[in-house]
Amino acid sequence: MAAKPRKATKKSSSSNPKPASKSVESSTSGSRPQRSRTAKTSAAKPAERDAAAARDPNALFEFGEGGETHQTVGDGGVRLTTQQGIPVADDQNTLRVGERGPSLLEDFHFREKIFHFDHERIPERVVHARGFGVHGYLETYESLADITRADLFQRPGEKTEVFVRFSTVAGNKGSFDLARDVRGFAVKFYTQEGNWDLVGNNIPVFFIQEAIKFPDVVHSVKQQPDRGFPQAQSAHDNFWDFISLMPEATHMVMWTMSDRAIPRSFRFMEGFGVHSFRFVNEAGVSTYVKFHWKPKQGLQSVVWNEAVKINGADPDFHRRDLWDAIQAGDFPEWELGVQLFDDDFADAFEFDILDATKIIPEEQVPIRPIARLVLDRVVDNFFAETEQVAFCTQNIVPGIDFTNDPLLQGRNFSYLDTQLKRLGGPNFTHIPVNAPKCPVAHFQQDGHMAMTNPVGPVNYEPNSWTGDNRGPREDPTGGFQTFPANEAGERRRVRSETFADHYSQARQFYISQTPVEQTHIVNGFVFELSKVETLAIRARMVANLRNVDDTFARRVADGLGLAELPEPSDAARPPITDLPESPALSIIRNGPDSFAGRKVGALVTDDTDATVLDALRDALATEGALLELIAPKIGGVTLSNGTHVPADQNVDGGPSVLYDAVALLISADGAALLAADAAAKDFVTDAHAHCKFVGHVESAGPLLAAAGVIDMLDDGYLPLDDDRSSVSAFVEACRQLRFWEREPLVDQV
Ligand code: HDE
Repeated sequence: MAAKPRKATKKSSSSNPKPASKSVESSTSGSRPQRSRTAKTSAAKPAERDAAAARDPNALFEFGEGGETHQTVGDGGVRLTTQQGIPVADDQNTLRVGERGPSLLEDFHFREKIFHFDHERIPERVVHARGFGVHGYLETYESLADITRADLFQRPGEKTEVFVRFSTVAGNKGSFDLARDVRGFAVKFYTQEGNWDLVGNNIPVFFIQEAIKFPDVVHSVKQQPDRGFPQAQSAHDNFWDFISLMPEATHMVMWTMSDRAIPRSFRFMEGFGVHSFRFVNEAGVSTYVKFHWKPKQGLQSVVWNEAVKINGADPDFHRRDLWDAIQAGDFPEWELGVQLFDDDFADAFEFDILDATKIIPEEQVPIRPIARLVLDRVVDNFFAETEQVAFCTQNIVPGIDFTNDPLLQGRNFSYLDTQLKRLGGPNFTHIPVNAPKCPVAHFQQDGHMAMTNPVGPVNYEPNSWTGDNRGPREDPTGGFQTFPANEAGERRRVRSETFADHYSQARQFYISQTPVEQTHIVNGFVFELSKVETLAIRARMVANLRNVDDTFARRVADGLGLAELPEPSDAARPPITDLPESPALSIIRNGPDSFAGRKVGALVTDDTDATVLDALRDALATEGALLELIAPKIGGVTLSNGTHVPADQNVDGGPSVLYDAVALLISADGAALLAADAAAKDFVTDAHAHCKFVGHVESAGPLLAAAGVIDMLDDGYLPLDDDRSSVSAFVEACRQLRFWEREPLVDQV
């Protein structure tokens, strides 16, 4: 049945039933177009309107003839305009013929608005699409003039502005934060001698040795091309097919299967420049350098089962964490450290310092702290800054130089090329987040979106003009000088023999972990390879792992239920089996011994003991940690002393995976209620399974029973009562972050 034409019956509620077409006519006669509206507050002054709005949120709105909502500028407000600055009278309706007639092409406001919207997206990064950027500064500890002429390292106390973008690698822009993945740790330093981009990761090695393999490794990890999934995961056939055929990737996958790939937060992870670079001093002397970021907050990761659940509970877990910390004034800090070495060391080292699948253990070349990084400002606009920032590895400054690492050499082409595509033209350095904060003077001009064209009549050099007209000139002494490394050899497509060891450092990584971390690595491989459908790929990977450590490979094989243990694969070079442990490679061995910056989730109900809650709040504040209250309803609860406190989350919205430790402060009635609630029971069982410290008041017993843990209370469970020392004992225990002794009991398969 054909729909009946709609009559504009709503008009009858209007204070002025004049048809819209009349308004248009009247505007052509010079008077202002009058919209007929059910004006609620049109004549009110801002203060009166605010007061009215507080009483009735609709008070700031007016309804148009069709019942649509209009908000008008009023006194002193900001007037809505088009991109061309033309004031807009009506942003709710397109220009049309009559009330129900066709739209008019003449409506420039509509066309401009939709045109702009249609072009809002720029290509997302092929890798590292999901990222989060913030501002901060680097403060140099001491002058490094003896080893580098880089301007930012000349003066103690010198502060250099930075922009840092953290990211995951494999997922699309809208993917979740807790993917098992490498994290990007890209830093743009706005130095007085130009921008230096240190585009690093939270893992010190890379999958491949050669830049030409980058498209292959990225294709293999991304969604399969036929089906467009899986999203943000390496647990699929293509990835492990490729990796198992690329033994050079073994070291890196030991890291990505470890807890390094599921950090608790960007704030609790290390960063690495990965490649060997050069520092060059005023005299032109070069020293090799590897860059390291050490979080002052200490290292911390989550466990895999937790990561999976965090992704559902809060896909923005990492970005929210950083945003919240900075907004709360708890600015995260890292120490920038350098490993410095010379050609003699490079020649004597077991591996090639140009091979990005190798580290130099810090026990072998200690890390010298040279500066601190403080991240203290969130972006004003995500797109303008985080999306548009353009990191380029080839952005280096006088005093820093490249080495021949083939991966780095390839990156130096890729990043500039990628920015041209992403940002649509050669002028992306004009975008504020990319623009240097030092003088810039050159003769490059024009192109898409040029914002800062040269002034004056001259746009070339050499020229014979004088004074201001002559433009910038070369600076042979102060300008960037490439280190004059002596290069010779045949032109060949070849991989150096010195890159042929693929397993020794993978083994060193494994033996440097605590038993808990070793188990996590085994579990990581078992999880991922269990998602691989092709048996031959699983077996090929295990065959490679047998060259790392046989007991380890057998554990993986056992976890996969492999019917037959494959023979070790042929290693291009026999692995060195006596490299010493490097304790610096373990997360647990490098924990913070502090709970600062971490968060307790406390389950509260009506009649929660106010004394215990106060004590917990105080103890956490003293520790520099946070407390969130999770209640049956977001409106909050009334405590034992009659005080009403609002909740931060309701029980469904605040699962324990979002917290570093939990406290069960529920009353007897509350426990009876929550013992029958699935989400509340999960809160406890998950905290137990993830080896969290649990503080609990006696009345929480029924919930512990309902969650099935009452007979498994170990030393990770700490009783809380109104004696403040019980609360202090709980917070003190939390400094260990997790009660790992529980893990073997909850991880039986
Ligand atoms: Fe990248 N990488 N990469 N990469 N990479 C990009 O540049 C590339 C590599 C890293 O937050 C892209 O702007 C090649 C190693 C980070 O914006 C692209 C090779 C390391 C970021 C690119 C590598 C990194 C990128 C994609 C092999 C650690 C994000 C978008 C030779 C040291 C930066 C973009 C940000 C981004 C190419 C290997 C880190 C395509 C060809 C090794 C942190 O240009």
